[in-house]
Amino acid sequence: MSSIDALESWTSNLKLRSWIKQKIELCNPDKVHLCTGSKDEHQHLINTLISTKTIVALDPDLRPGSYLARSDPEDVARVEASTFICSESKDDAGPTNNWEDPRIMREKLSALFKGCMKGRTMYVIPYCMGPLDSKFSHIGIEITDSPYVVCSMRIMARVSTKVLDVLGDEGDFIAGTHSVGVPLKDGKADVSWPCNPKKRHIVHFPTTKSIWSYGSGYGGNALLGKKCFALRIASVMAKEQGWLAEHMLILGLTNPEGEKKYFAAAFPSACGKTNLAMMNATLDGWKVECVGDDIAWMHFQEDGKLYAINPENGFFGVAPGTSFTSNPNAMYSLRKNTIFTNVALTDDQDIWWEGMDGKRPDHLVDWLSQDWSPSLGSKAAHSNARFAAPANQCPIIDPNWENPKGVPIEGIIFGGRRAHNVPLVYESLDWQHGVFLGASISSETTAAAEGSVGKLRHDPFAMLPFCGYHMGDYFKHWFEIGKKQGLSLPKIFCVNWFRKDCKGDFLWPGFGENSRVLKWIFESVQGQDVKEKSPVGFIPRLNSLDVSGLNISEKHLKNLFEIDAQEWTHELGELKNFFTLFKDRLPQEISQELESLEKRLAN
Ligand code: GTP
Ligand code: SPV
Ligand code: MN
Repeated sequence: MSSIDALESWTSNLKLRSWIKQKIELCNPDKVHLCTGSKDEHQHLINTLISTKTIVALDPDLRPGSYLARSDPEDVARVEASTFICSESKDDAGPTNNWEDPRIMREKLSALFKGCMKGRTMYVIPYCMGPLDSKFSHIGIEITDSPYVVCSMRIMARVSTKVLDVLGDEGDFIAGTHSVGVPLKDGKADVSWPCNPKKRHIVHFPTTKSIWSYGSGYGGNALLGKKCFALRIASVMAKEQGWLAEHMLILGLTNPEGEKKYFAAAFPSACGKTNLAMMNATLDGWKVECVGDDIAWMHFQEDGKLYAINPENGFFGVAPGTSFTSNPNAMYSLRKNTIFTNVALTDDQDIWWEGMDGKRPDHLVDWLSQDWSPSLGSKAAHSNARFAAPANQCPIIDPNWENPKGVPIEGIIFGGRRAHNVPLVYESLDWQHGVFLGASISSETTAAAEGSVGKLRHDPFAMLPFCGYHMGDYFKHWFEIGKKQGLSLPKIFCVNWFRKDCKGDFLWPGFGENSRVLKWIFESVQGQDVKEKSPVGFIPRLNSLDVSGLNISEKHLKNLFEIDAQEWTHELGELKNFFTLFKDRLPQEISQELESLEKRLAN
């Protein structure tokens, strides 16, 4: 529906109507488009994006219904320095978030958004995070002036007028207002990827549960259902309502006897969630199925078990490194109806990136729209180039991926990108120790966020950039769960695929071979006698990790599990120092666990 006159037939929700009217008043768009999520609408927007050269169509035989977008080189990743949690008091945002007084921020935003859509169309997107028929799902409305965002949201979330039916007259929604921040004054010509990097603001108001995003059109900055809503705002809702909103993949694992268990795993951005979530297990008879690759909303239900839904509808995956060798199921997922951003274009109008299978092409058009040949030595695709592909195109999508109840989680896995010290896999001693392990995750930074790459930083629960409130209170929320009566708590594990040898090569083959680690985790959850105690937690007993058929020496295996007391004492010091950040909001359980670890290391 392309006119504001249609507002009354589009929604009966008075709150929504009045919110949209306010935003029109503020942003002053030339046109308003109330989205329906239909195919025709999608095609119309695709045509618009082709005409503005924001996207190019890929060869319809090679890549049906798929497009390549190239962003502004200044707008290629999440911007953590410009991301704010504007709680009432600074203390409620905590030491790991940027904060600004909500009153001052509202004034800033009013100034930024005033007239920001001049010369543009304002799109209003109704979307649902989670299956429409699940009581754990939540509705969002995103206002944006980017048709690229509308087309991407249609893949990543459930965008449809059915959402408005569920919302009804009285329902509530998470309000997100987004603008690329480039008004078109007096018929001024547009650029292919409008953005305003100097004025970027990604702002969350946890009190009113609203989101404002200005100046970026890329990924998590602009597709507001994803990180802004499903993690930052949802983590606040989860804390208030007693559930969990986490940066976790969800997978089902079936053993050769046909027994199936579900696991959730938190790794920081670009640390292997998508790859693990849809892996082809190399171990005979073992099968992985994918429920989600980035976000899990989890609730304890009447039977005391923890159930997870994937609030998303698509994968916004890292392109470089994705291949039929490393992740065939991702390659099948993106064979059609996919929007690629910042990958390279081949001469036959298909996509290419570093790490793809087969021969490297001799000529490409790179992500900067320049002619590219191998002799240039530059990367043809940006390191944070991504694909947005519908989840139902994944060949191993789990039959329960849209089950409104969710899937029962029996194990939680934490991980990071650690070149040194951290063993391939270990298990927590109990829930409290497991929560401590989650809180203690550090990882090398990646291209998923702007800034330096490869720098080791603390990233508790892989939620450092995504926790919408004080991280100390977040730890407490997790500890409290362990104290409730009558819950069957999942077991907690840590993994590290990224340990390196002295030459700098990965010690572990990773990808499909990670099924060996999943098998060990599965057997431990079953209660099999596969583990023994180490100072950091339970590690696999000798010969209990299945390395059959892997060409891996005893020494190599030893290196993968080595726990160097001196290095770990250093690690402990680092952790102690990190946790002082949280001052009086640091749960005493963390101090207890630090002490226990110190004792175990000393023995
Ligand atoms: P976000 O979408 O940013 O949250 O990332 P993600 O956690 O889903 O990471 P993804 O699975 O896309 O992997 C990111 C990068 O890590 C890719 O370049 C992968 O090739 C690489 N990677 C994934 N799994 C493994 C592994 O087991 N071993 C090694 N060495 N690399 C891996
Ligand atoms: C991440 O950075 O963890 C992502 C990509 O999943 S984005 O949606 O851009 O946040
Ligand atoms: Mn992510």
